[in-house]
Amino acid sequence: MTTVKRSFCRLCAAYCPIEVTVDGGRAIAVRGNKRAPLYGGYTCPKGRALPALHANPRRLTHSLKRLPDGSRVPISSALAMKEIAAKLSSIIERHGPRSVALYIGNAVTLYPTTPMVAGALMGAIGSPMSFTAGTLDQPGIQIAGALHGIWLGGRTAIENADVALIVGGNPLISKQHFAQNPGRRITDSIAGGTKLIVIDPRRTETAARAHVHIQGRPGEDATILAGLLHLIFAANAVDDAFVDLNTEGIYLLREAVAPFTPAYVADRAGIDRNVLDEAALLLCNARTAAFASGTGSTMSMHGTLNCYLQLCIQSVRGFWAREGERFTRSRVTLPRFVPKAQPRGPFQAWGFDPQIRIRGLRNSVAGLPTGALAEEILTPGDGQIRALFCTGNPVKAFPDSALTQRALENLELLVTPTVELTDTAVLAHYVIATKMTLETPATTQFQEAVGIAHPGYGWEVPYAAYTPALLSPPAGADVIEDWQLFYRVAQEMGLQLSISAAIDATNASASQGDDIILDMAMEPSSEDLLAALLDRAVVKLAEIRKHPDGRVFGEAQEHVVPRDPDCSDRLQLADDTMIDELGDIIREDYSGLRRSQEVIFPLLLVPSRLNRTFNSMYRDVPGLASQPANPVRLHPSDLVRLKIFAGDVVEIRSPHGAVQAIAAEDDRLLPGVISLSHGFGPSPYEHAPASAGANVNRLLRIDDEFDRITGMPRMSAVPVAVCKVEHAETAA
Ligand SMILES: Nc1nc2c(c(=O)[nH]1)N[C@H]1C(S)=C(S)[C@@H](COP(=O)(O)OP(=O)(O)OC[C@H]3O[C@@H](n4cnc5c(=O)[nH]c(N)nc54)[C@H](O)[C@@H]3O)O[C@H]1N2
Ligand SMILES: Nc1nc2c(c(=O)[nH]1)N[C@H]1C(S)=C(S)[C@@H](COP(=O)(O)OP(=O)(O)OC[C@H]3O[C@@H](n4cnc5c(=O)[nH]c(N)nc54)[C@H](O)[C@@H]3O)O[C@H]1N2
Ligand code: SF4
Ligand SMILES: [Mo]
Repeated sequence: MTTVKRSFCRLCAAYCPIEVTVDGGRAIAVRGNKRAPLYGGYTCPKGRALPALHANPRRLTHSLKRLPDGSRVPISSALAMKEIAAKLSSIIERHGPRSVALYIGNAVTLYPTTPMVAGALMGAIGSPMSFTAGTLDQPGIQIAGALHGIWLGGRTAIENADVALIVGGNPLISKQHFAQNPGRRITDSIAGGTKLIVIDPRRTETAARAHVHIQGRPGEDATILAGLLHLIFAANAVDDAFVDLNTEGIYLLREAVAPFTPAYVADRAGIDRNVLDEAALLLCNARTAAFASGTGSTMSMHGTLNCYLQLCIQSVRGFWAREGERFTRSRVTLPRFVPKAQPRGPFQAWGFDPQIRIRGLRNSVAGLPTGALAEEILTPGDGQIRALFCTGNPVKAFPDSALTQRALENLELLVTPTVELTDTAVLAHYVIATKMTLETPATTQFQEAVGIAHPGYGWEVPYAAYTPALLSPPAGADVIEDWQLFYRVAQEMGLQLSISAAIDATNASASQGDDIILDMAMEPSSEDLLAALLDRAVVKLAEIRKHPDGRVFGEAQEHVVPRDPDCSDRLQLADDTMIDELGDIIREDYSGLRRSQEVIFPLLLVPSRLNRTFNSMYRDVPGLASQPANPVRLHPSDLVRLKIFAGDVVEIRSPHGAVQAIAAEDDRLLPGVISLSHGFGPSPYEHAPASAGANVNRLLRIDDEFDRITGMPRMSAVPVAVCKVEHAETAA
């Protein structure tokens, strides 16, 4: 019998409401749910491929154990839990709790309960070594927030903004920022009068809609943003009333951006001065603005400074939501938060325990430096990591794939819950076969929590949704939910779990308050767990469940209340480290550096996301209209100069390594810039440009150029050379 069931897609953070046609217990079609609010029935090709993903014949239906000879045999999940618990206990006994680490990758988007229960296991073991993908993503956002301070009244939604500024992000493809349905929101906002400014070396799908596209050289965002501040000061466009009451450091900031004259910025960033003037004029004339920062601006070094300068522009221009305005982060599934028209001053950004043993890197508000995880595994001595629970795909996701692979091979115990045999799973001692999204219930809570610290996630209205499990796993499969791995291992080890850290970790102000103590004798159901997590929510799970289309809970909408009369906090416009970094940039002999670099590595490599794929996930699912390989995109003028034709196999060489890819023409790029998406490629030692694509992380190092706090290595604006491969025998 065919039925249509409502759910939401969790393949990316947009969480689009969907209708799933189910026939004989199998999903056969997915379409956008037009009755759901906000999204207008939007889905992308990935969401519509959910039936193919669930029917993938290569899906894991049983957990696997790796034998000493490298072969894999099926193992029951119950026995796997016992063996993992025993090995873990032995490792902790010999090396202490710090030898056990957790890496949380993008499976958190799919299974929001995972980080909560995994974090609880780490807490019970007593290990502080929890890493996330966040410090290889946009750690600058949180750190800049701590250095600058936070406006407790929040931001303006794009629909109500005179100007929207997007730095190094492409929401039309990534659906990060201005989700839900960013394409429609951006179009509607522009129709309503919002002027869009995009800073991106590529005329992306988003930039193509911009009023002003600053197509600057990658890696020069700080230069451009400092140049915009310079012009705002020159135009006397400071919001004096806001600045006097709420900030400090304006004179130092003004001094620090003084050398970033339009002429200097235009030359250094390779842009037309008029374009910079036009963008500054829009910012100077705007009363309200919505800012968004993507991965492009945090991957090309100076990531924290880029985010900090964006905050400074917003504060100098008074672009924050004022008293009486609609609060764009009203809680639904979290405890109530009352937004106030006042700042929270700067707070400690880094230097928390645990100490990292590698390259002086630090634990920060953005979390432990994941760029140091491989070295924490490979470096002998006290504190060496011996066991890793891994919910992502480091072999594809971490810069320096070969080093990452070596590190994972060095572990005594690698456990990964997954649905496919990834490059990381191939190395795991235990691969735990898990349920897929349509087989598990979920709420929107985790995205709401993440959206507090990171404006690219979550909703700007009090929206929430719940989905039940729609499908049963395939007959005969032995699959568990991701969170059950962590719960059951704890049970086998006789540990008591209590959940607190996971939500707190995203932002102190999202704190759940009291810990949730899990019953370790009687395993809770996933539904019990979701309900417990919403125990102190503004709207309880029972109410959210009544709305299968999801709902905007208007009753939860907050408005910004007046400032406390005794509020003395101020936003910091001139943090020492940030001002010093601006000075370092000005002192750089950028033309000299470029001249010497251009001899051997004349092109700059930048990352980008593709609409049909999500990072390294689901690469070869039959029937999924997927993109098997990732072409390297070059500007037509570079193709001509290098005597390369679209379709040729080319070698991309960096100071660190070489990969092969298929060349494609892209006239949207700035000449001299090439673009290659990550998450593709064969094993770290092979080439298969046409079938598996190119693994860009073979071109990157973690210990050459990196952020001194977060360890975020240079992942964009990477100097490379490209040449045609004449005899591409290895091209598959
Ligand atoms: N060079 C370069 N490197 C990058 C980036 C870049 O732009 N350039 N981007 C960085 C960024 S922003 C991020 S967030 C990280 C991402 O880093 P990761 O999160 O480590 O990588 P993903 O490819 O997203 O891995 C997701 C994993 O989820 C698994 N998975 C898929 N479906 C399911 C499921 O239903 N259940 C379970 N349990 N698992 C599932 C997949 O098999 C895969 O192993 O990569 C970073 N690395
Ligand atoms: N379809 C799809 N959606 C995804 C993902 C996916 O793989 N596929 N991944 C998800 C993940 S993990 C994340 S973190 C988000 C990321 O979301 P976004 O940050 O929006 O990611 P991208 O679409 O890659 O956009 C990055 C942009 O930065 C530009 N850029 C590169 N270097 C620079 C620079 O130095 N300065 C400036 N100003 N721009 C630069 C690139 O040209 C590109 O257009 O997307 C998420 N959504
Ligand atoms: S944008 Fe695509 S992948 Fe993301 S939630 Fe929506 S349908 Fe799923
Ligand atoms: Mo990411």
